[in-house]
Amino acid sequence: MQELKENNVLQPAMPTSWYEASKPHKFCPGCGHGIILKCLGEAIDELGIKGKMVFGCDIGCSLLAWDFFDVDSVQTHHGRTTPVITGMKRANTDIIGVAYMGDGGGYAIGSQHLFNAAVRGEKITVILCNNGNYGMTGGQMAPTTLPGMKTETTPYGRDIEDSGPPTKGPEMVAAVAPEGAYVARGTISNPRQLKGFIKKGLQNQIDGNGFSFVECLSSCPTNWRTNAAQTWEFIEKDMTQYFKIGELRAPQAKEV
Ligand SMILES: Cc1ncc(C[n+]2csc(CCOP(=O)(O)OP(=O)(O)O)c2C)c(N)n1
Ligand code: SF4
Repeated sequence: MQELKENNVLQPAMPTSWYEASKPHKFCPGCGHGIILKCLGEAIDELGIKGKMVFGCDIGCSLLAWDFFDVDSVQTHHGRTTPVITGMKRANTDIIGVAYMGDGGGYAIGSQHLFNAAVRGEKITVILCNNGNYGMTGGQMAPTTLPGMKTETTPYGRDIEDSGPPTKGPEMVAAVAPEGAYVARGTISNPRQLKGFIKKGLQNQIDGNGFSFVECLSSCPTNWRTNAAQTWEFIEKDMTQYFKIGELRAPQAKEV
C-alpha cells in the first residue's frame, strides 16, 4: 500500500505501530531486521494490540530497534531480553510482551534464558533474528554460522569438528516447551508467511496458551560481504537447506 506524504512523494505505508519519527531506521541497507520488524508491526496492527504491547530488544543490531515502535519499549543486556519481558508479563498479565534478539543473544550468551523460559512455558513471544553471525560486532562466528561459512573468526570456514554443528533453536524450543507452545521458523524471503507465523505467535500469547517462539532467517550483507543477488541466494539456498522453514508446534488450528 502506498500513501502520499506532504511533499507529494509516494512513500510505502508504515505500520501504525511504528514510531514514524525514528524513521528512516538505523539498519544497514539490505539488512533483514527491518523486514522482520515490518512483519511484526503489521501483525500488531492487524491484531489491534498496540496499546498493550511491551517490546524488548537485546544487545546486537536488534538494539537499533529501541525506538522503532510507538509502544512501551526496553533495551536489555545481552540475551537478557527474555527474562526481562518474562518479569514484566508476570507482573502485569494484561500486556503482550515481545522479546526481540539476535542469534548470538538468544543461542549463545542468552541461551539459558531462552531454554528455561521455554521449559517453564512463559506466556511471552520471543522473536529471534538468525543472520548466521554476530552482526553488530563485525561478523564473528555465531551458534548459527553454517558449516564452511567464512566469518571474521572462521576465515577458512566454520569447522564443525571444532565447534559442533549450528544450533537449531526452534527444534530445541519445540522439544522442551510444555503444551500450549507455538514454535515456527520463517524467512525474510517470504514476508507474508513470516508475518503469519509472528501473528500466530502473538495470538498464542493473547489466548494465554503458553510460550511462543519464532525464528526468522535474516540477512547481514554488510558482514557477509554479499550483493543483493548473493544475499538472497544465500538465504534461499544455503540457509533454508539447513534451517527448515515451517511450524514445529501449533496448539491452535484456528485462523488468526
Ligand atoms: C556480555 C557481552 N558480551 C559481548 C558483548 C559484545 N557484543 C555486542 S553485540 C554482540 C553480537 C550480537 O550478535 P547477535 O545477537 O547475533 O545480533 P546481530 O547483531 O547479529 O543482530 C556482541 C558479542 C556484549 N555487548 N556483552
Ligand atoms: S551489521 Fe548486519 S545485522 Fe547489523 S544492521 Fe548491518 S546488515 Fe543488519
